[in-house]
Amino acid sequence: LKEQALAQVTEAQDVKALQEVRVAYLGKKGPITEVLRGMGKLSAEERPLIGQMANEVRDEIKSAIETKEVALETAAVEAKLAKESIDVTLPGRPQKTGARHPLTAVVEEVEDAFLGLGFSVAEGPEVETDYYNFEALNLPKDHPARDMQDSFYFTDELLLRTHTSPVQARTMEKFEGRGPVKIICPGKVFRRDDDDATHSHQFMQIEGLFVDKNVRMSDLKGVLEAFAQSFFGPDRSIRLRPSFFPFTEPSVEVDVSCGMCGGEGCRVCKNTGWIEVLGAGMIHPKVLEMSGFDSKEYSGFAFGMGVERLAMLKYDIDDIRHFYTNDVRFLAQFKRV
Ligand code: FA5
Repeated sequence: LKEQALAQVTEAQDVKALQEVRVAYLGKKGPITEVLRGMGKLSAEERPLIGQMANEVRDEIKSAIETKEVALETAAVEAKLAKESIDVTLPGRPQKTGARHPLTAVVEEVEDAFLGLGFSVAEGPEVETDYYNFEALNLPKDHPARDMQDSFYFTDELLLRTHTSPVQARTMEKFEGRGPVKIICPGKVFRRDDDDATHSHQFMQIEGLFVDKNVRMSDLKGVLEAFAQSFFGPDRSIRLRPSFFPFTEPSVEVDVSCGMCGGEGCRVCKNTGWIEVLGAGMIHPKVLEMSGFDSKEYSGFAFGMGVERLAMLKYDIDDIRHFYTNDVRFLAQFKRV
Protein backbone atom coordinates (compact mmCIF):
# COMPACT_ATOMS: atom_id res chain seq x y z
CA LEU A 1 0.00 0.00 0.00
CA LYS A 2 2.80 2.34 0.96
CA GLU A 3 4.75 1.65 -2.23
CA GLN A 4 1.63 2.26 -4.29
CA ALA A 5 0.88 5.54 -2.55
CA LEU A 6 4.46 6.80 -2.88
CA ALA A 7 4.51 5.90 -6.57
CA GLN A 8 1.35 7.93 -7.11
CA VAL A 9 2.85 10.89 -5.24
CA THR A 10 5.87 10.77 -7.53
CA GLU A 11 3.68 10.62 -10.60
CA ALA A 12 1.40 13.53 -9.60
CA GLN A 13 1.88 16.31 -12.16
CA ASP A 14 0.09 19.11 -10.34
CA VAL A 15 -1.34 20.14 -6.98
CA LYS A 16 -4.79 18.82 -7.90
CA ALA A 17 -3.53 15.29 -8.61
CA LEU A 18 -1.59 15.40 -5.35
CA GLN A 19 -4.72 16.37 -3.48
CA GLU A 20 -6.50 13.33 -4.94
CA VAL A 21 -3.72 11.06 -3.67
CA ARG A 22 -4.02 12.64 -0.23
CA VAL A 23 -7.77 12.02 -0.11
CA ALA A 24 -7.45 8.47 -1.45
CA TYR A 25 -4.84 7.33 1.12
CA LEU A 26 -5.13 9.61 4.13
CA GLY A 27 -8.78 10.68 3.90
CA LYS A 28 -11.58 9.62 6.24
CA LYS A 29 -12.54 6.76 3.96
CA GLY A 30 -8.94 5.85 3.12
CA PRO A 31 -7.33 2.47 3.93
CA ILE A 32 -5.14 3.78 6.76
CA THR A 33 -8.02 5.38 8.64
CA GLU A 34 -9.85 2.10 8.15
CA VAL A 35 -6.99 0.13 9.72
CA LEU A 36 -6.77 2.50 12.66
CA ARG A 37 -10.51 2.34 13.13
CA GLY A 38 -10.47 -1.46 13.21
CA MET A 39 -7.87 -1.57 16.00
CA GLY A 40 -10.47 -2.54 18.56
CA LYS A 41 -10.97 -5.85 16.92
CA LEU A 42 -7.30 -6.79 17.21
CA SER A 43 -5.66 -8.74 20.01
CA ALA A 44 -3.64 -6.93 22.67
CA GLU A 45 -0.32 -8.10 21.18
CA GLU A 46 -1.19 -7.13 17.63
CA ARG A 47 -2.56 -3.71 18.50
CA PRO A 48 0.73 -1.78 19.24
CA LEU A 49 2.49 -3.40 16.31
CA ILE A 50 -0.24 -2.68 13.75
CA GLY A 51 -0.85 0.77 15.25
CA GLN A 52 2.79 1.73 15.00
CA MET A 53 3.02 0.41 11.46
CA ALA A 54 -0.12 2.24 10.32
CA ASN A 55 1.15 5.48 11.89
CA GLU A 56 4.52 5.13 10.22
CA VAL A 57 2.99 4.49 6.81
CA ARG A 58 0.65 7.46 7.26
CA ASP A 59 3.50 9.79 8.31
CA GLU A 60 5.66 8.68 5.43
CA ILE A 61 2.92 9.23 2.84
CA LYS A 62 2.09 12.59 4.43
CA SER A 63 5.65 13.83 4.32
CA ALA A 64 6.09 12.59 0.74
CA ILE A 65 2.98 14.55 -0.24
CA GLU A 66 4.25 17.69 1.50
CA THR A 67 7.66 17.48 -0.14
CA LYS A 68 6.08 16.98 -3.53
CA GLU A 69 3.71 19.89 -2.94
CA VAL A 70 6.59 22.27 -2.27
CA ALA A 71 8.39 20.98 -5.37
CA LEU A 72 5.33 21.48 -7.56
CA GLU A 73 4.75 25.01 -6.28
CA THR A 74 8.37 25.98 -6.84
CA ALA A 75 8.22 24.57 -10.36
CA ALA A 76 5.02 26.55 -11.06
CA VAL A 77 6.64 29.83 -9.89
CA GLU A 78 9.74 29.12 -11.95
CA ALA A 79 7.67 28.39 -15.05
CA LYS A 80 5.76 31.64 -14.57
CA LEU A 81 8.95 33.64 -14.14
CA ALA A 82 10.48 32.07 -17.24
CA LYS A 83 7.37 32.96 -19.24
CA GLU A 84 7.35 36.54 -18.04
CA SER A 85 11.05 37.24 -18.29
CA ILE A 86 12.05 40.20 -20.47
CA ASP A 87 14.63 39.81 -23.17
CA VAL A 88 16.61 42.99 -22.71
CA THR A 89 18.59 42.33 -25.88
CA LEU A 90 15.52 42.79 -28.14
CA PRO A 91 15.52 46.09 -30.09
CA GLY A 92 13.04 48.69 -28.74
CA ARG A 93 9.81 49.62 -30.49
CA PRO A 94 10.21 53.12 -31.97
CA GLN A 95 7.91 55.74 -30.37
CA LYS A 96 6.22 58.17 -32.74
CA THR A 97 6.91 61.70 -31.60
CA GLY A 98 4.53 64.55 -32.31
CA ALA A 99 5.38 67.96 -33.72
CA ARG A 100 4.39 71.40 -32.56
CA HIS A 101 1.51 72.74 -34.65
CA PRO A 102 2.91 75.41 -37.00
CA LEU A 103 0.40 77.95 -35.65
CA THR A 104 1.61 77.36 -32.08
CA ALA A 105 5.20 77.74 -33.28
CA VAL A 106 4.38 81.02 -35.04
CA VAL A 107 2.50 82.45 -32.03
CA GLU A 108 5.45 81.64 -29.78
CA GLU A 109 7.91 83.17 -32.20
CA VAL A 110 5.86 86.37 -32.55
CA GLU A 111 5.53 86.54 -28.76
CA ASP A 112 9.30 86.23 -28.42
CA ALA A 113 9.90 88.98 -30.95
CA PHE A 114 7.56 91.41 -29.17
CA LEU A 115 8.70 90.47 -25.67
CA GLY A 116 12.12 91.58 -26.89
CA LEU A 117 10.58 94.96 -27.81
CA GLY A 118 9.14 95.39 -24.30
CA PHE A 119 5.58 94.10 -24.88
CA SER A 120 3.83 91.67 -22.51
CA VAL A 121 1.20 89.05 -23.40
CA ALA A 122 -2.50 89.60 -22.55
CA GLU A 123 -5.57 87.42 -23.09
CA GLY A 124 -9.28 87.93 -23.64
CA PRO A 125 -12.43 85.81 -24.02
CA GLU A 126 -13.46 84.14 -27.30
CA VAL A 127 -17.13 84.67 -26.50
CA GLU A 128 -17.34 88.44 -26.42
CA THR A 129 -19.96 91.09 -25.78
CA ASP A 130 -21.20 93.32 -28.57
CA TYR A 131 -19.86 96.24 -26.53
CA TYR A 132 -16.19 95.17 -26.52
CA ASN A 133 -16.18 93.59 -29.98
CA PHE A 134 -17.77 96.64 -31.66
CA GLU A 135 -19.03 99.56 -29.62
CA ALA A 136 -15.92 100.25 -27.55
CA LEU A 137 -14.05 100.24 -30.89
CA ASN A 138 -16.12 103.05 -32.32
CA LEU A 139 -18.47 100.72 -34.19
CA PRO A 140 -21.96 101.67 -32.95
CA LYS A 141 -24.89 99.37 -33.71
CA ASP A 142 -25.84 100.93 -37.05
CA HIS A 143 -22.27 101.37 -38.31
CA PRO A 144 -21.85 100.01 -41.87
CA ALA A 145 -18.30 98.80 -41.14
CA ARG A 146 -19.79 96.04 -38.97
CA ASP A 147 -20.46 94.28 -42.28
CA MET A 148 -16.69 94.04 -42.84
CA GLN A 149 -16.72 91.28 -40.25
CA ASP A 150 -19.75 89.06 -40.65
CA SER A 151 -20.32 87.59 -37.20
CA PHE A 152 -21.56 84.49 -35.38
CA TYR A 153 -24.05 85.79 -32.79
CA PHE A 154 -25.43 83.84 -29.80
CA THR A 155 -27.79 86.62 -28.72
CA ASP A 156 -28.10 90.32 -29.61
CA GLU A 157 -25.39 91.06 -27.05
CA LEU A 158 -23.12 88.00 -27.23
CA LEU A 159 -21.04 86.74 -30.15
CA LEU A 160 -17.84 84.89 -31.08
CA ARG A 161 -15.27 87.66 -31.32
CA THR A 162 -14.53 88.62 -34.92
CA HIS A 163 -11.07 89.97 -34.09
CA THR A 164 -8.70 90.30 -31.13
CA SER A 165 -9.26 94.08 -30.97
CA PRO A 166 -11.76 93.86 -28.04
CA VAL A 167 -8.71 93.05 -25.89
CA GLN A 168 -7.50 96.62 -26.63
CA ALA A 169 -10.51 98.08 -24.83
CA ARG A 170 -10.46 95.50 -22.03
CA THR A 171 -6.75 96.14 -21.36
CA MET A 172 -6.93 99.94 -21.54
CA GLU A 173 -9.82 99.94 -19.03
CA LYS A 174 -7.63 98.05 -16.56
CA PHE A 175 -4.94 100.75 -16.74
CA GLU A 176 -7.46 103.44 -15.64
CA GLY A 177 -6.10 106.20 -17.83
CA ARG A 178 -2.44 105.76 -16.92
CA GLY A 179 0.07 104.61 -19.53
CA PRO A 180 2.21 103.16 -20.80
CA VAL A 181 0.22 100.15 -22.03
CA LYS A 182 2.25 97.77 -24.17
CA ILE A 183 0.70 94.39 -24.88
CA ILE A 184 0.19 91.79 -27.55
CA CYS A 185 -2.71 89.33 -27.47
CA PRO A 186 -2.84 86.11 -29.51
CA GLY A 187 -6.13 84.23 -29.87
CA LYS A 188 -8.81 82.59 -32.00
CA VAL A 189 -11.32 84.69 -33.92
CA PHE A 190 -14.41 83.73 -35.92
CA ARG A 191 -16.11 85.14 -39.01
CA ARG A 192 -18.79 84.06 -41.41
CA ASP A 193 -16.26 84.12 -44.26
CA ASP A 194 -16.36 81.58 -47.08
CA ASP A 195 -13.39 79.23 -46.80
CA ASP A 196 -10.82 79.32 -49.61
CA ALA A 197 -7.01 79.08 -49.93
CA THR A 198 -6.44 82.24 -47.88
CA HIS A 199 -9.67 82.59 -45.83
CA SER A 200 -11.02 80.50 -43.00
CA HIS A 201 -14.15 80.99 -40.86
CA GLN A 202 -11.98 80.41 -37.79
CA PHE A 203 -8.47 81.74 -37.68
CA MET A 204 -5.97 83.32 -35.32
CA GLN A 205 -4.90 86.89 -34.81
CA ILE A 206 -2.29 88.61 -32.72
CA GLU A 207 -3.31 92.03 -31.51
CA GLY A 208 -0.74 94.64 -30.58
CA LEU A 209 -1.37 97.77 -28.52
CA PHE A 210 0.92 100.56 -27.40
CA VAL A 211 -0.44 103.61 -25.56
CA ASP A 212 1.79 106.26 -24.08
CA LYS A 213 2.58 109.96 -24.29
CA ASN A 214 3.83 111.02 -27.76
CA VAL A 215 3.40 107.71 -29.59
CA ARG A 216 3.60 108.41 -33.33
CA MET A 217 2.95 106.70 -36.65
CA SER A 218 6.72 106.40 -37.15
CA ASP A 219 6.85 104.29 -33.96
CA LEU A 220 4.28 101.93 -35.48
CA LYS A 221 6.25 101.64 -38.70
CA GLY A 222 9.51 101.09 -36.85
CA VAL A 223 8.05 98.35 -34.63
CA LEU A 224 6.45 96.54 -37.58
CA GLU A 225 9.62 96.76 -39.63
CA ALA A 226 11.71 95.42 -36.76
CA PHE A 227 9.23 92.59 -36.32
CA ALA A 228 9.09 91.72 -40.04
CA GLN A 229 12.86 91.57 -40.24
CA SER A 230 13.22 89.35 -37.19
CA PHE A 231 10.35 87.05 -38.24
CA PHE A 232 10.86 86.70 -42.00
CA GLY A 233 14.49 87.61 -42.46
CA PRO A 234 16.10 90.47 -44.35
CA ASP A 235 15.08 89.23 -47.84
CA ARG A 236 11.38 89.93 -47.27
CA SER A 237 10.00 93.44 -47.41
CA ILE A 238 6.84 95.15 -46.13
CA ARG A 239 4.62 97.84 -47.58
CA LEU A 240 1.97 100.02 -45.98
CA ARG A 241 -1.25 100.82 -47.82
CA PRO A 242 -3.81 103.36 -46.63
CA SER A 243 -6.89 101.66 -45.26
CA PHE A 244 -9.87 102.17 -43.00
CA PHE A 245 -10.77 100.84 -39.56
CA PRO A 246 -13.28 102.70 -37.38
CA PHE A 247 -11.00 102.30 -34.34
CA THR A 248 -7.82 103.77 -35.90
CA GLU A 249 -7.06 107.04 -37.66
CA PRO A 250 -5.09 106.99 -39.85
CA SER A 251 -5.34 103.30 -40.73
CA VAL A 252 -3.05 101.12 -42.81
CA GLU A 253 -2.90 97.63 -44.17
CA VAL A 254 0.50 95.98 -44.13
CA ASP A 255 1.64 93.53 -46.78
CA VAL A 256 4.69 91.28 -46.77
CA SER A 257 6.36 90.25 -50.01
CA CYS A 258 5.28 86.77 -51.08
CA GLY A 259 8.71 85.22 -51.52
CA MET A 260 7.40 81.92 -52.90
CA CYS A 261 6.46 82.89 -56.43
CA GLY A 262 7.66 84.87 -59.39
CA GLY A 263 4.22 86.41 -59.74
CA GLU A 264 3.04 83.60 -62.05
CA GLY A 265 0.25 81.25 -61.00
CA CYS A 266 0.72 81.76 -57.26
CA ARG A 267 -2.31 80.80 -55.16
CA VAL A 268 -0.98 82.52 -52.04
CA CYS A 269 -0.62 86.08 -53.35
CA LYS A 270 -2.88 85.71 -56.39
CA ASN A 271 0.07 86.83 -58.56
CA THR A 272 0.44 90.22 -56.90
CA GLY A 273 3.75 89.43 -55.15
CA TRP A 274 2.31 90.68 -51.83
CA ILE A 275 0.14 89.15 -49.16
CA GLU A 276 -1.81 91.16 -46.62
CA VAL A 277 -0.91 90.11 -43.09
CA LEU A 278 -2.13 92.84 -40.82
CA GLY A 279 -4.27 95.86 -40.25
CA ALA A 280 -2.99 98.72 -38.10
CA GLY A 281 -3.23 102.38 -37.29
CA MET A 282 -3.13 105.14 -34.69
CA ILE A 283 -5.80 104.53 -32.06
CA HIS A 284 -8.85 106.71 -32.68
CA PRO A 285 -9.21 109.42 -29.97
CA LYS A 286 -12.78 108.25 -29.33
CA VAL A 287 -11.53 104.73 -28.53
CA LEU A 288 -8.94 106.10 -26.10
CA GLU A 289 -11.60 108.23 -24.38
CA MET A 290 -14.13 105.38 -24.15
CA SER A 291 -11.50 103.25 -22.41
CA GLY A 292 -10.62 105.96 -19.91
CA PHE A 293 -7.58 107.66 -21.50
CA ASP A 294 -7.26 111.40 -22.07
CA SER A 295 -6.68 111.65 -25.84
CA LYS A 296 -4.98 115.06 -25.44
CA GLU A 297 -2.36 113.57 -23.17
CA TYR A 298 -2.05 110.07 -24.65
CA SER A 299 -1.79 108.58 -28.11
CA GLY A 300 -1.13 105.06 -29.31
CA PHE A 301 -1.00 102.56 -32.10
CA ALA A 302 -2.60 99.16 -32.56
CA PHE A 303 -2.29 96.35 -35.05
CA GLY A 304 -3.94 92.99 -35.69
CA MET A 305 -2.16 90.31 -37.68
CA GLY A 306 -3.39 87.06 -39.16
CA VAL A 307 -1.34 84.18 -37.73
CA GLU A 308 -2.17 81.75 -40.58
CA ARG A 309 -1.03 84.31 -43.13
CA LEU A 310 2.26 84.73 -41.27
CA ALA A 311 2.73 80.96 -41.14
CA MET A 312 1.90 80.58 -44.85
CA LEU A 313 4.50 83.18 -45.78
CA LYS A 314 7.13 81.79 -43.48
CA TYR A 315 6.77 78.11 -44.40
CA ASP A 316 5.55 78.48 -48.00
CA ILE A 317 2.15 76.90 -47.31
CA ASP A 318 -0.22 77.34 -50.22
CA ASP A 319 -3.58 76.65 -48.55
CA ILE A 320 -4.89 77.88 -45.18
CA ARG A 321 -7.09 74.76 -44.89
CA HIS A 322 -3.99 72.61 -44.23
CA PHE A 323 -3.88 74.07 -40.70
CA TYR A 324 -7.27 72.68 -39.79
CA THR A 325 -7.63 69.34 -41.58
CA ASN A 326 -5.31 67.41 -39.24
CA ASP A 327 -3.39 65.57 -41.93
CA VAL A 328 -0.40 64.11 -40.06
CA ARG A 329 1.70 64.22 -43.24
CA PHE A 330 1.34 68.01 -43.16
CA LEU A 331 1.97 68.28 -39.41
CA ALA A 332 4.97 65.91 -39.46
CA GLN A 333 6.87 68.39 -41.62
CA PHE A 334 7.12 70.74 -38.62
CA LYS A 335 9.09 68.43 -36.32
CA ARG A 336 12.09 70.68 -36.24
CA VAL A 337 10.18 73.96 -36.14
C1 FA5 B 1 -8.98 93.40 -38.23
O1 FA5 B 1 -9.45 92.33 -37.81
C2 FA5 B 1 -8.60 94.49 -37.31
N1 FA5 B 1 -9.10 94.21 -35.98
C3 FA5 B 1 -7.10 94.66 -37.32
C4 FA5 B 1 -6.66 95.90 -36.65
C5 FA5 B 1 -6.25 95.86 -35.34
C6 FA5 B 1 -6.62 97.12 -37.33
C7 FA5 B 1 -5.83 97.01 -34.71
C8 FA5 B 1 -6.22 98.27 -36.72
C9 FA5 B 1 -5.82 98.20 -35.40
P1 FA5 B 1 -8.86 92.63 -40.71
O2 FA5 B 1 -10.27 92.24 -40.85
O3 FA5 B 1 -8.20 93.22 -41.89
O4 FA5 B 1 -8.65 93.63 -39.52
O5 FA5 B 1 -8.02 91.33 -40.29
C10 FA5 B 1 -6.66 91.39 -39.88
C11 FA5 B 1 -5.86 90.24 -40.48
O6 FA5 B 1 -6.47 89.00 -40.21
C12 FA5 B 1 -5.80 90.30 -41.99
O7 FA5 B 1 -4.76 91.14 -42.41
C13 FA5 B 1 -5.54 88.87 -42.35
O8 FA5 B 1 -4.17 88.56 -42.19
C14 FA5 B 1 -6.28 88.11 -41.30
N2 FA5 B 1 -7.59 87.65 -41.78
C15 FA5 B 1 -8.73 88.35 -41.96
N3 FA5 B 1 -9.72 87.57 -42.38
C16 FA5 B 1 -9.22 86.31 -42.44
C17 FA5 B 1 -9.76 85.04 -42.79
N4 FA5 B 1 -11.03 84.87 -43.11
N5 FA5 B 1 -8.95 83.96 -42.75
C18 FA5 B 1 -7.66 84.09 -42.37
N6 FA5 B 1 -7.09 85.25 -42.03
C19 FA5 B 1 -7.85 86.36 -42.07
